[in-house]
Amino acid sequence: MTTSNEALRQWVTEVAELTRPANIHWCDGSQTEYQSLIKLMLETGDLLELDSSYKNCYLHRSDPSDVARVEHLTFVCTPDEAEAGPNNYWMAPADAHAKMHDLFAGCMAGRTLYVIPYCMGPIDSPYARCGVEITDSAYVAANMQLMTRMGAQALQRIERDDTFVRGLHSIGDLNPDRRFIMHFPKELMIQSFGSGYGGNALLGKKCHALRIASYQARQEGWLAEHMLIVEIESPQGEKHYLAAAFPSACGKTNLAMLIPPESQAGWKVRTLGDDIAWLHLDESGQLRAINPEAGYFGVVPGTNEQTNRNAYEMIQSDTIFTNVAVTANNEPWWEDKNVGEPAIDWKGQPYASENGPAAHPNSRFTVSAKQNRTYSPLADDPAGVPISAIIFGGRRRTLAPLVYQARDWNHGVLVGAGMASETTAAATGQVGVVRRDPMAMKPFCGYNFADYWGHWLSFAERSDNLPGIFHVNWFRRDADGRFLWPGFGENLRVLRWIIDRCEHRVDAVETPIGYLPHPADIDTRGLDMADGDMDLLLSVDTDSWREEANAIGAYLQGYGDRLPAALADEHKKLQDALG
Ligand code: GTP
Ligand code: SPV
Ligand code: MN
Repeated sequence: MTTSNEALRQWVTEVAELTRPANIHWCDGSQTEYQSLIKLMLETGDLLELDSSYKNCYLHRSDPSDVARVEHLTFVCTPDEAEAGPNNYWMAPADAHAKMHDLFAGCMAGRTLYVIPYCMGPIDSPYARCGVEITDSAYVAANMQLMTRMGAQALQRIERDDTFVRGLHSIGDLNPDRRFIMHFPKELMIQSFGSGYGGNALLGKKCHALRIASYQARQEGWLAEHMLIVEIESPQGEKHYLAAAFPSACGKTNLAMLIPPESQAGWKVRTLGDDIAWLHLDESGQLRAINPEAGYFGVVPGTNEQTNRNAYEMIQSDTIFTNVAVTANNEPWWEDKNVGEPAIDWKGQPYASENGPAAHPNSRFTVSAKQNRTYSPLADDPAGVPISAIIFGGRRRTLAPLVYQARDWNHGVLVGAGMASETTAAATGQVGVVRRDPMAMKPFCGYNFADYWGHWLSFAERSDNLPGIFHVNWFRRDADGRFLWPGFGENLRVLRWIIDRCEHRVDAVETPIGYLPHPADIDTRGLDMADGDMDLLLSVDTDSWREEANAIGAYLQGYGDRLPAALADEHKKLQDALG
């Protein structure tokens, strides 16, 4: 197979001349192809078969030094350093190209070069964008098949549109000193070397659909965001679509697949997306969202029948597990699975508790979205879904209340820009330290955050019908470290308040940080909560918030003159309100 697209044909030839593969395989996205990739990886040992109770499920053990995103090795290469901003690591394009050229030279000797055409978004959607990933990893090819609309149809669209993002990837020798993930937004190009892991290697996801797409989105007037998209239907049949941005491993997959608890009879929840949303204003000024992905690369630990039954059931078949443990009878095992015992840990060693968790805390499942029984057919709608509310959130053991609403769009942009969250195992580095993560995009914004906030603010000039903006925190704890809020399915109770606010059905308490619920307006019937927990969850401690506002101010000042005046104004208003 090859292509009628001259630019693509030439690029593949050039890459093959540089990397010297033994074979070239053009992926068509068929089941036969998927099966042969699996068979090959079983032979090479890249995949291990799991017990037959997990039909067509496989385990991949990555190199132990290659288990998460590597933010310090991820670069945005714009000609002007200021364009990448203090939020990104930057390298001059010429230097980055030279470095990568040396790394890629001859790196595919003896290997197969896979050409993977993919489409991010419904294949017929005007909002969708295509890319081609070239990789020497069969694991990447199989994952891209599950996660994106990959193969012949995508190639047809590329041939029709004559434009695509070029992603070049090699696992190299997995030496962390020779690992770089480079983005060239002006050239619509990604080059990734030395990692086989998730966000570093599946280039359609974070590299294309967030970093490159956010850069394009600013030029073209839309938004590429680290957001889930979920449909909530009331017992009366009223439907709302919510988009929520939480940092990595902070609850997007769980909220997107929420199962209404028994107390919320008649409510229905359907998943549109669990990680990325592309948002456009339509002719009427309505913000609409598509999910560019077609599958999930989700956090495994913590997934069980109680927390996320939908995910738990969907990963019983046709799933690739990465870095989980296995039981004595070769079933996959992870912390808080609540079934079985680990026998072999994620590194392939006999399990011993003194060696740490059996499954890596950032172990992941890859599965097609079609396996989610609550997947909404609207995820394939070319026009996307109308968004009623945007929800920001973080993992904060103190300070941030359960929920609050921004006064208006510009205030909401400040709420997003001021986000902070405890770090998780999704990226290498220390876990559990609070860091600023504006809009959950710190690792993913392909340009200067100051310009990004300016772009967000510009939406208020283009529509008078924008969604409400909210902030939630499911992770607040008491003095003993216990979560104050039950979370998971019970989060629907908070979403109901958010929807009521969007529909102007309920009033709220005005505080210096925004609108909070009257405690009676959050339905807590049947919850096992101690007296006073709700008051604590809905409290705004002025002294602590004054400190937080100062920290946000200091952070925003780091963006210097580029910081939009309207955002500085919003921050000033917050400080004045706190006194
Ligand atoms: P990425 O895929 O990394 O972008 O993450 P994500 O935001 O989709 O995170 P995910 O939903 O997979 O959640 C990660 C962790 O948060 C898991 O350990 C969950 O069990 C936990 N979690 C999710 N929702 C809640 C909640 O409502 N309450 C509490 N306490 N924990 C939660
Ligand atoms: C994240 O880290 O936010 C993820 C997982 O969704 S990865 O694709 O590896 O970046
Ligand atoms: Mn993510």
